[in-house]
Amino acid sequence: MSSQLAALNDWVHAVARLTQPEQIHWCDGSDEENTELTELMLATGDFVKLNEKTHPNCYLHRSSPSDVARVEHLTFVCTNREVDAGPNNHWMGPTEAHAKMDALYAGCMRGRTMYVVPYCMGPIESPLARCGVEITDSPYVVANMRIMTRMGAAAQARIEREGSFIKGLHSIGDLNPDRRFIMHFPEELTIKSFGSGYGGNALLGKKCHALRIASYQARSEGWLAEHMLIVGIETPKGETHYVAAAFPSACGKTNLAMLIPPEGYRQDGWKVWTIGDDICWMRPGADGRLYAINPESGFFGVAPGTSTKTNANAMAMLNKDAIFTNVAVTADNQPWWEGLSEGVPVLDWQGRPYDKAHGPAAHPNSRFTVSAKSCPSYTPRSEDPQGVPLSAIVFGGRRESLVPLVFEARDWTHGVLVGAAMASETTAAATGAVGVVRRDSMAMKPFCGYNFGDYFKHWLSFDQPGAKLPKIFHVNWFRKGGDGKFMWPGFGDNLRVLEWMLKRVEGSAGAVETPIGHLPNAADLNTNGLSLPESQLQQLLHVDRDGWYEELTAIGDYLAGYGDQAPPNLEAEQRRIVAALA
Ligand code: OXD
Ligand code: MN
Repeated sequence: MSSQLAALNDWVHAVARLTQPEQIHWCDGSDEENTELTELMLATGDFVKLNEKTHPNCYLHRSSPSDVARVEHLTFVCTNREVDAGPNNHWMGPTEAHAKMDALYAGCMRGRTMYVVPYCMGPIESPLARCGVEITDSPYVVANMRIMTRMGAAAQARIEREGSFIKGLHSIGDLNPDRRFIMHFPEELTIKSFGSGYGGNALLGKKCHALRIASYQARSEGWLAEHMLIVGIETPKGETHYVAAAFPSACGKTNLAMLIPPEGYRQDGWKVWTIGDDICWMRPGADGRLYAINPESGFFGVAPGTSTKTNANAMAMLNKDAIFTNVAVTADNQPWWEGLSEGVPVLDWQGRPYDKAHGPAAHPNSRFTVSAKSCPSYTPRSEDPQGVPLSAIVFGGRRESLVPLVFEARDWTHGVLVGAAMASETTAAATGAVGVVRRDSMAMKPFCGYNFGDYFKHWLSFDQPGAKLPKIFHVNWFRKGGDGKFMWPGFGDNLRVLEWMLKRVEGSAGAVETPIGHLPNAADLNTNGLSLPESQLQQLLHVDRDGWYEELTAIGDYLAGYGDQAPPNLEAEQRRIVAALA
């Protein structure tokens, strides 16, 4: 096979000349193709079949033990000018980066099949969707891309119609961490990834395309590519409000996107619909509202901690047609991870007999890959080519102290500052220390394809006459008390906080005005059926002025770090709040 599009054919052949594969396979996304690939991976050991009775059509992949997470220190944005990548990115000049990568690619696919994977990020017919082609030598990547994107013939047809696509070249190389790089060339709409088979490094449609390259494109085309879930909240009146929320990796985006309302809410008729759990592309519609699509078509979720208690919707979609990466298995070959209430692991994520002394049975960043359509809270609005209108945008992080359960920004500019100021404790989703608080503006620190200063300006630019922008909120589900325990029950009960937000959007809920934003009075939150002592709720809604003065001062220093790129309006907003707190 080949393509009618010369630009695509020429690129594929140039890559083949460089990488020297034994054969080239153009992926059409068909079931037959998937069956063939699955059989191949079962034969090579890339896939282990899981219990067919309990988990039909489910497979386990064990990655190389040194290749289990995103590698931010090896991820580069290669713009011509260093200032365009900004201090938020590692930068390398494009000439040097291409030379480095092409040397690694030379002959790297000898004896392997080179897969050409055309894909579309977003519903195939959506004007908001964008296409790309990933060339890879990993059948595991192909199998995941098939779930995570609209992959195959329909995407190729759109690419041929439009004549343009993002070029992504991936090889697992020899999986040597010393020969591992994830390079982005936003000015050339090109990605080059080598030496890793792990999700965010290797499924190029996800972080590399849908966030780093797309954020760069979005800036010049007037839209936003964000690290956000999208969820629909249906009220007892039958109205559905859509909310997008940015939290750093492994901070509960999947759980919030699939939230199950508390018992009382269910009885009253509240429903929750999942549009996406990781990425949101949004742009202003003709009516001035922001419309959002989920560019992905599946979930690549963190397994540990997922259980019928924390995310029953996720559990319900994981017992068929799923790929598991780096989880443990039970004696009867069912997938297992920490947090499940049933089952006993016998083999750990590396396939060794489970021994506590080796650490957790499942890798803390072990994952499941599953189609969005398998989720019980799936809604066909996910396929709406125009996207869904947003009522609210939520920012949040993992913060043990200081940051209250929820507050509302006073206006868009303040909201952009709240997003820019986001900070969170690091998690196992990236290699490096876990639990260190770091600034992670809009949860995009690892994913913005250009200078954060320019990015903040771009966010501010949406505040135009006639715009009907969503209200912006900040939440913190992770506040801990003196006993080290979480103070807020979280999970389904987060709907209580979302309800307050939606009432604020409608103008029907109360709040107190404070220098950091509007907070609910204890009485403004519905706590029926919740065993939360009043004093604990007061603490969750308390603004510690001295602590916030320090926090805002640190945010001022952080913005100053972007030098001439830091937007003066945002710095003025920071000064306004510092003055109010002083
Ligand atoms: C992810 C991540 O995989 O953010 O979504 O690491
Ligand atoms: Mn993510």
